[in-house]
Amino acid sequence: DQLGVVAVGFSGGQCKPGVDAAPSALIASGLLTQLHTELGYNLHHDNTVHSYKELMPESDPDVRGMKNPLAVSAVTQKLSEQVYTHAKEGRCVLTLGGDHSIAIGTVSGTAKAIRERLGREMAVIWVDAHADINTPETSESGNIHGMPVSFLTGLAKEKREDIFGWLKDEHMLSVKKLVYIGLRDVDRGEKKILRDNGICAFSMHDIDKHGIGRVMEMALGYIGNDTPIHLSFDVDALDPLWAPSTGTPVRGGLTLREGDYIAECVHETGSLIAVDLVEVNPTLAPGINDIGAHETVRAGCSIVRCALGESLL
Ligand code: DIR
Ligand code: MN
Ligand code: MN
Ligand code: MN
Repeated sequence: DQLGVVAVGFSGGQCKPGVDAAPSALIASGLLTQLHTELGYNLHHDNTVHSYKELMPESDPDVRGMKNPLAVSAVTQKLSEQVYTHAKEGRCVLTLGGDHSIAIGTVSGTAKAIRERLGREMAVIWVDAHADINTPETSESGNIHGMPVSFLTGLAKEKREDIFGWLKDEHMLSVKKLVYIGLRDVDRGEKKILRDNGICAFSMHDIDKHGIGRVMEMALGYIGNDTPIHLSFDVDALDPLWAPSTGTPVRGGLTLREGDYIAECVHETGSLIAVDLVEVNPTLAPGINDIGAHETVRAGCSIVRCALGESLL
């Protein structure tokens, strides 16, 4: 099978440096080699960790409270084209982030390619402790990694072409084709957005109540058979016991196996068109001998391999 790979060393969607070092750490741990030699993928990768330095504006003042709006917009616009180019060729696309703002690029890129190739609307499974659906107005932090879903669904809009105005209808995701798994730290404004729009969401409470097996049946049942699926996996969905090195850890999360199981179930559908792995930050909570960073990288690699079929017997 053909796999497009994009490595995105970008951290401008939030305030903590270090998440830009994740792609190199994931690749150095052998992830891409394994995907090729063990899972048999034919990789399409430019062997570059993109930092998009050439796109960085000289000055980037807040707009509607958003931090680094020009930088995040420019990077995600470029990334959208890179992901689109892979997906248009019928490749599954693996994007290694970077903070979760980069999903503005990945999801818009696959959404457009799937519309053009198949005349279909794809679905997104967003695995995260957070809903990342703040609008600039509801956000308390101004960090755009807490807003990607609102721009992708059109709940947030900005006319300026250089601040996400480049997102057109063909890039958009329907709120009806979005499913969350793992939520446990959702802002008040976000809860109202989820309620008002009837968005399908499975919190940690739902996982405790029904078990991950039943939750995945319900999540995939909601999406329906044969719908192309983009999996956007924030490593902070995992409990900090398994993934401590991330910018906004929240206790009470998924076990490593629950995370892997989600990825395996998505793989089993045969409808996976893209995977994002984001918010690994090897410089945070590294621990003695970097054990925390290593474990987080290891957990991230495991999620990706499961999504791409490692567990098949
Ligand atoms: C918070 C945190 N809801 C915000 N979001 C995070 O800044 O909007 N997303 N950490 O991953
Ligand atoms: Mn996130
Ligand atoms: Mn998160
Ligand atoms: Mn986060």
